[in-house]
Amino acid sequence: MTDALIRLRDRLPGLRLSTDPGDLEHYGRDWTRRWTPAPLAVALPASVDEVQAIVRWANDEGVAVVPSGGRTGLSGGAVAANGELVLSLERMNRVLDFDAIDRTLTVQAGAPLEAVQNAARERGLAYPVDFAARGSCSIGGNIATNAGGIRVIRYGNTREWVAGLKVVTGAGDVLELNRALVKNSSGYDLRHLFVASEGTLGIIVEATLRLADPPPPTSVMLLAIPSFEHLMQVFAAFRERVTLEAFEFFTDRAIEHVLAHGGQKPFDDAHPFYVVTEFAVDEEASMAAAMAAFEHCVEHGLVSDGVISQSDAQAAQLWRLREGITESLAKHVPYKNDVSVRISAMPAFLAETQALLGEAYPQFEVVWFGHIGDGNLHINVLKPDGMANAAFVADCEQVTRLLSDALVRHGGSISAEHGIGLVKKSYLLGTRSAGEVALMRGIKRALDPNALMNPGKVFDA
Ligand code: FAD
Ligand code: 2HG
Ligand code: ZN
Repeated sequence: MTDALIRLRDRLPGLRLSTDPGDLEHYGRDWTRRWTPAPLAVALPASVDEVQAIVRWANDEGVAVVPSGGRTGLSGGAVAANGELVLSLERMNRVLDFDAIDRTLTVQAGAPLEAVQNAARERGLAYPVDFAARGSCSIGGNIATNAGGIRVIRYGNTREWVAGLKVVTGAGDVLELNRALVKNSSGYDLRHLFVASEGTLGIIVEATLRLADPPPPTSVMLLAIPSFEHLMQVFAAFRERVTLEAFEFFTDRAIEHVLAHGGQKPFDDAHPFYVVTEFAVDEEASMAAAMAAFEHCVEHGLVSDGVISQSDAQAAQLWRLREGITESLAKHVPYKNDVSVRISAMPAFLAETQALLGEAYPQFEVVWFGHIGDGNLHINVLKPDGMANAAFVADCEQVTRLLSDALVRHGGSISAEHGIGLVKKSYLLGTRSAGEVALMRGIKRALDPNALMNPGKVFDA
């Protein structure tokens, strides 16, 4: 243990602190597998006071801190590869308060997303942000990345649901931001600075979340689509007629990878593209409208087959085809793109990107999927067996540069929902202007004067 760590022990004798090599390895990485974990130590505080004392110690000692949630991040934001202290919120995972009148739930930042969803449901309401990592990702991590997921089309990103935050800034001050007020025009809304801050401004220790009405009864449809160009027309046909809760697409390759881990083929024939869509069926008219959308698409050759869920179990089976993709690809160490454009720009962007990547990646398998109804594409390039990761990443980075140029032309973003972290840092200036990045640096200096909060992530200070 270093002298600095001994002094931390002296300040906080009750703090759970580990330098065990297994812990350093485990807590020093996220879902990206590109960096070798090398943190100084892992601290697992149990209270806001302990978090504050750790941050003050870090400032006194000049030790960098990596805030850490469930480490399901896909952009390297929670990676600690340079002797940082990992500050894990894992033990701060309790529901603290529910207010039925405000319809808010206050939780510690380490609470897993699924626990928050369950707590809301038990109180007759809903926390509507949702995605496949729900069991392991934390609310603090969701806020720090402004996580999206499969229901953004209906409910928006995490940002929409953050009513108030308690944070420990990089300078070690505890701030209550917005105090869950619905209306508050009293100056800058500092709460929103922490949304998508990726741990670079301080530590989110508690969040007060807005809750929604329970979701309406829904049905799930799986559609087979013959061609990429039809996707957005199918989307328009459904959006015009039903209240969409989700509209997600994936390719035949994606489905093959998911089915390799079990499950049944949804159709006898293979199709190049699929959409899984969920929509409200709270009145008789809505099911008729969904069927009308389907028939319209079939008549116009936009959809070649379809199946509608007849039970919750069947709905879950259809969803598994979409939600199982990331896990099913993990063993191929994919290089991931997570890009977005405005929905109106999607048809032109899709056409250009498909042509671009078809030409740029003849040697690699590319799997496309994503939240097409939000203008968000996930493009996973699979590493061939036996190829060195560094060489593979270098090849993919060249293509990402071209993709980034296409995003500039179409006014898009290099990170729709996963964050910039380490993975997308060198492309930030394609999405944000130099003026914006300069302001972000200034904001960081104000909240983290010694540049100790997750240094090297998002941009270099
Ligand atoms: P971590 O990975 O631990 O951290 C992420 C970032 O937040 C880091 O920069 C970290 O420093 C910072 N951070 C964490 N906690 C705090 C805190 N308390 N205070 C300050 N900073 C903090 N993401 C989506 O948006 N949509 C999806 O559909 C989606 N699907 C996924 C599916 C799978 C199978 C997997 C593995 C990941 C998926 N993700 C998705 C990515 C990931 O789950 C999200 O980015 C999630 O929000 C990360 O939460 P986490 O707690 O794991 O954060
Ligand atoms: C999803 O939408 C996640 O499933 C993960 O955002 C995307 O694995 C990916 O690239
Ligand atoms: Zn996603």
